[in-house]
Amino acid sequence: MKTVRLTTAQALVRFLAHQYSERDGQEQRLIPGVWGIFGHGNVAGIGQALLQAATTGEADLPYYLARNEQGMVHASVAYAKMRDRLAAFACTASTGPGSTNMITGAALATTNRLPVLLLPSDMFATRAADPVLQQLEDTRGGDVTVNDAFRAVSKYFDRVSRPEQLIPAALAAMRVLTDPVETGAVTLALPQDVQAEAYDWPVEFFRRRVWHVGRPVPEPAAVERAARLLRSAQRPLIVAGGGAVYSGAETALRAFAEATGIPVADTHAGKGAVAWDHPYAVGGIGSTGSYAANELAKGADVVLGIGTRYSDFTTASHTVFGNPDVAFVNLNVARLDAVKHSAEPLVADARLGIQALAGALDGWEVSPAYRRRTRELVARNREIDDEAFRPGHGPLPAQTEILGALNEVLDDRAVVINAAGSMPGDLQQLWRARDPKAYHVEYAYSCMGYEVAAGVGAKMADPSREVVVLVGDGSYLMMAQEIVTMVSEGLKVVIVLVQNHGFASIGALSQALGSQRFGTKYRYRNGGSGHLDGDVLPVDLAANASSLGADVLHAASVEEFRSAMEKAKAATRTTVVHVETDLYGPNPPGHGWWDVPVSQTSALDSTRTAYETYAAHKQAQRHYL
Ligand SMILES: Cc1ncc(C[n+]2csc(CCOP(=O)(O)OP(=O)(O)O)c2C)c(N)n1
Ligand SMILES: [Mg+2]
Repeated sequence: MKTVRLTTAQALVRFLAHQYSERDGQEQRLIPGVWGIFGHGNVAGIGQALLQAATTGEADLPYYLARNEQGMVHASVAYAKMRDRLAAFACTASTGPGSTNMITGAALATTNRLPVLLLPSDMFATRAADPVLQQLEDTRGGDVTVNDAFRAVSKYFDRVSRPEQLIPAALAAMRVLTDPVETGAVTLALPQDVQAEAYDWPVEFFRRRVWHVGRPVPEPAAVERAARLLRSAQRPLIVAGGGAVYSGAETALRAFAEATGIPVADTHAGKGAVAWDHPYAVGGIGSTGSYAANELAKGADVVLGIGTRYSDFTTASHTVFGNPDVAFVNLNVARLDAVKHSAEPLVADARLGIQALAGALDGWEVSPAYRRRTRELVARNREIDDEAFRPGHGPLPAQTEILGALNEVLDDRAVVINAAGSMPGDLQQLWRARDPKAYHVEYAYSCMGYEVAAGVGAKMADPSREVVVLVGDGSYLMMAQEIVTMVSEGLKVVIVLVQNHGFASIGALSQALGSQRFGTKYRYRNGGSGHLDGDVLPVDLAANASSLGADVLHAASVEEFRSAMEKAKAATRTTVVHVETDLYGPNPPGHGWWDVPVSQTSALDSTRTAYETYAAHKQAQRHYL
């Protein structure tokens, strides 16, 4: 057997540089590079291996330096999302805090079913120097390390305690990353001594490998069952989720909706699968859904879920489907999702599944009356959206006015990124996506801090698109430091920083639930009340962004915002557009409910009243059996 002597880290770098994914005949690098922040644990192991690869040219694996380990995982996940899960970065972190900083990112990746390869450094396998700096000494066992915390949030976890373990571990990691059902965070914990240890590796380990990402075909009998149920429907509704986008099912979905007349509602991950102004597009569904989609959901007798995991925001916590006899057909590559809500499951790739259903339903369509109803609801919906976009709601621009202006100034290929706060809800109703990559809202983990970091990954994934990060002041304060990464990598991203001095989202939620916006504003502590309801703080986030190296534009009105956006579009550097908006909205009218339990007993009138409303809503909640 021919072997080559390398350290474990050198072998891993060489292996990763030779992995490719393939779908529909198109190959691309599966692991296009490595993000990292060095410290003890990876500086000498992986760090040396990356330097050696770059110096000798023996492996092509570019290195990117992030400013926070959580940020680099977000950037990687955003990249994978843009690439329909066909490419994923690796992330190397130092021992202890550097590594555990990646756990939130890992949870986000796994929750969103997006691939990322995490390489946390681990304690000495030999235990020669225990306890090393940043080591958790655990009385329960010598093999427990902080990296065990990754197990709960990873789809695959392995600790490479001996060099030769890397071979099965690395192959398993690639299998999971490229499996659309299994994918998420994959973690290979690398003890720092093992990274530097030499071994004679079989050269075949480093051969070029192509991981075929399949399109599982539906079982004919399952197609028949699903088609039978759909044919029986009078008021069917499609819910398009992320799977529709990742499988590239937009064209098939559009044709299917046109042929059958079934209206298409979308989830956050599915928005853009059908263009917003397509005649059968009825907008976002669920807790923050649109009027048209939620009205149709109320009466729907058969719901065809395509690539959706039916999160509580999609089902409005199991209240949005109001028909007592509603039945489901779920087309999903994952059986986990296909069987949800006692559905007729259709386990398959979204695109192939839609095509199979189209064949089986050939000639069948909804009634002209139902087509008319869809048209009427969409027309009414348009009026509601236009009212939200209308300027002049108050002295400060409302967020909806900003979103209206943004809809107009951005072209169809622009990508808007958001994850947390009041914007995801507004966007789900109001964003006018025409392209499957135009709406990049991470709403599975809804992680504050995702936005700016994700801008880095999204721009790297497709530099030809304008990438626009929408970020609230709260989310910005959690993680803005990847602006420095944008600047150093020369990535032109536009960041719209929406300053409202606190949490518009959780503030409104708190108020609705009888908790009076308690603790949701960024204010001085008030000597009189003892609460955080004093004056606005002297915080200048625009100056902060400027200090990180971005160009900054100020907008005090919707008109100024429009012209700032035109300048930002023309810019060649990372540009922040800072706009003050009204913390109190107004936001678009709500058409759905979200189950957030209210205290059953309370000394506060506001809470007692909120509990009555909560209990009334609870009546509508049900399992779909
Ligand atoms: C990491 C993280 N912590 C806490 C939350 C809960 N949370 C959701 S939205 C929000 C406030 C967001 O504030 P901001 O970014 O200013 O947006 P706004 O609500 O003002 O639109 C909080 C605290 C979260 N989603 N993520
Ligand atoms: Mg805010």
